[in-house]
Amino acid sequence: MFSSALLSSTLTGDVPEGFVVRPLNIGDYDKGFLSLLSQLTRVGDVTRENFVTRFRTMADTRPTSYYVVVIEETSTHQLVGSATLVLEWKFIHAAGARARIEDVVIRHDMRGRKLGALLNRVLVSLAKLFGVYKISLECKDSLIPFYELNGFKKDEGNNFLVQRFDKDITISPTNDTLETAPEVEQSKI
Ligand code: 16G
Repeated sequence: MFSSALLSSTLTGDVPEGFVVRPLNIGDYDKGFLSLLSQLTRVGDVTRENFVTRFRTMADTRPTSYYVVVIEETSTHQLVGSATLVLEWKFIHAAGARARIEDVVIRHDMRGRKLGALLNRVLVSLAKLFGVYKISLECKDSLIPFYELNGFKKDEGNNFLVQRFDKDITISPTNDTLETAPEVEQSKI
């Protein structure tokens, strides 16, 4: 998706033995990428063709704006972690860019090994390398302590607002199952 030269050992820092940190590539469709993402949220039906098309759309942005970084377990050749850095190009801040961290997920059985912190470190370092003026993310309340430990803080005075256009779906705390949110009573709107 982007040059692996960007992920030098200086940038990644120490990577635990048995794992590699690298850019997502097209072959990752067969290395559990979508199943990994399904531990974050609903993935839906994404065929190989859909995957390749979306991959190319991201990889062909100029300047490159999508950096999907994955962790592969070398013994199984399966992906155990993924996170995306997105650059947003601006007129403000001297025609600068901001960065967003998106879709961070570590496979259930690999949690607790500081792989999430590793991905966070890599993405923040990449963002600094690109000279963004800020980096931000949205996360569940339960993950705020994790991100605070990893350099983020609440942006006091600013809020994250949303309108959702997918179905009334909420992700259960275990992330694996879906449940339909109760219908909002129209009379209360
Ligand atoms: C979390 C993710 C966000 C992802 C969303 C999916 C991080 C830091 N945040 O907020 O990137 O897109 O979950 O949930 O990884 P959704 O399907 O409800 O939008």
